[in-house]
Amino acid sequence: MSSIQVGVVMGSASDWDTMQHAVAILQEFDIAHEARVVSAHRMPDEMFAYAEQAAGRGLAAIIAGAGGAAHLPGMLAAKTTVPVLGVPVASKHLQGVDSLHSIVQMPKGIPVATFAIGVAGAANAALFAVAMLAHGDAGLRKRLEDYRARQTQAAAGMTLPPQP
Ligand code: RP5
Repeated sequence: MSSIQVGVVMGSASDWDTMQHAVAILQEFDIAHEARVVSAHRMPDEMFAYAEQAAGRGLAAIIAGAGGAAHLPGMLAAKTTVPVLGVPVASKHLQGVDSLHSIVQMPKGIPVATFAIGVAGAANAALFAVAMLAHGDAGLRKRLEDYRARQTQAAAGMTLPPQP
């Protein structure tokens, strides 16, 4: 079994601008991870192999980002019971609404947890994976709570322009 806890996969290197924000969160929380291009339609055999080996390798979650006809998360989920967290990448012509609909509209029985389009979705998918791993890991849960507390402090310190 590998020591990798979370796999981050994407359909193309062009998804990296978005998906790097998932990796940054995993790095911040010291989560053992890997990042790879695993295209559903350009390398389907590798995609199936990745999904088939995920449980045996000990992965706790797969974060999968794709754009357009974004079938990567759903096809991975079809081949593994490891939770798949889908990130809709903004597409050139439809701005990621196509990606979102492709990922979120999984038929009953094969779930993909679907996040927001773009950077927020990538970061939140990683934070969700951290929350999953924090179950039974008090130290990680404390760090996640501290992360939230910093956001609370930042929001509380926000100021608005002078009102007339
Ligand atoms: C999808 O097609 C990828 O996830 C990417 O978002 C989109 C475009 O890929 P490229 O043509 O930029 O390689 O498979």
